[in-house]
Amino acid sequence: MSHEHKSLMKKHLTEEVKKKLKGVKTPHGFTVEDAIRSGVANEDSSVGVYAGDEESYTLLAPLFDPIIFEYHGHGVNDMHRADLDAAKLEADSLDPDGTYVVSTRIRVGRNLRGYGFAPAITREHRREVERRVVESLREFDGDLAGTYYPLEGMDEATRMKLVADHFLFKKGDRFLEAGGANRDWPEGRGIFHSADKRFLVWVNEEDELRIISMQEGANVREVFSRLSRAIDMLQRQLQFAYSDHLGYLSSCPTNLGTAMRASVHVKLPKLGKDEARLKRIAKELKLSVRGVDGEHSESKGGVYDISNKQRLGISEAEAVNLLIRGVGTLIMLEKCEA
Ligand code: ADP
Ligand code: ILO
Repeated sequence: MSHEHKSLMKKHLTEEVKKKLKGVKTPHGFTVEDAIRSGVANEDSSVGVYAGDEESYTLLAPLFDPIIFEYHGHGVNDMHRADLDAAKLEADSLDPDGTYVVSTRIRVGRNLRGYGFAPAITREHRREVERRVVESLREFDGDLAGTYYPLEGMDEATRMKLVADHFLFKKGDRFLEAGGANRDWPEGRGIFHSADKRFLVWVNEEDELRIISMQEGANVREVFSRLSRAIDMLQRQLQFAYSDHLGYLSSCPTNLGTAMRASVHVKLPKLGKDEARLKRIAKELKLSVRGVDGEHSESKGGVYDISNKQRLGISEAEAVNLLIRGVGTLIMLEKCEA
């Protein structure tokens, strides 16, 4: 299948940028050729670049800056500020009647300072990151206490069930594959989760950590508070890659800043009859629409994954408040549909 090349990479990789970045190598040996690998291999990429380490965002800035500006509207002099205070949320619930929202999930991506990111990390460092993260998680107690399950050696039925139940990442994402992020799979990857699976950490997928809080229903304050507590605890033991300008640094530039995606699975069968319209409305509300099995999946039974689009230049609490307001509007529109 041939696609028209429309990625931000294609648009911003000008001859001048190529000239500026010729021969530039980050401390983890990452080059502009590595950064664009995924977008070159996948002509349907929307962004088409990945960062190989923290320094990619400064040393390869002539390519990353215009992409970041076009995606997030965040200029080179703009700053990012984190705020994970659950008291700042405007409501406890995303769906006070409890009839539309099936489940609520918030995740953030994190990478450890000093290591390459997924597209550039060495096999040895990947193992070291896994060891350090698992050691830190061992300290967690109460509702956050849990067990780490490495992907290596996990039986296929267990893995498939975790994916189907929305707890575990899928394997074989072709964008990550081409970007070099899936090397040595499944070594060094795994999932930690609490007994009730409301607190989870993915290790060494697209980012070194994906810290996740989720539960059935719409109690977003509870989900956010749990996440905030867990991040706080991890931060006491691990130093994350962060900059005042770009916030938490992620392998994909779409996740910079909060690196947070707060989402609901919400029943919108009537609005879903015209998906193009639903997406237009969501865009106005600064929200994204995905299918129920995550990115690049379809809706099932009129249930959609609705989440905050903006991640950078907005705080975590503000982004969740946008979701609270936006989901409220979508539910109201759904009620009004014939
Ligand atoms: P990410 O959220 O990490 O960017 P995906 O969009 O692929 O990546 O989602 C990862 C998994 O989380 C998928 O199985 C998806 O169905 C699940 N998920 C996302 N939001 C929710 C939610 N609100 N409730 C239940 N599962 C969810
Ligand atoms: N590299 C892919 C995916 C971009 C956004 N999705 C993420 C971060 N999982 C692309 O350019 O389309």
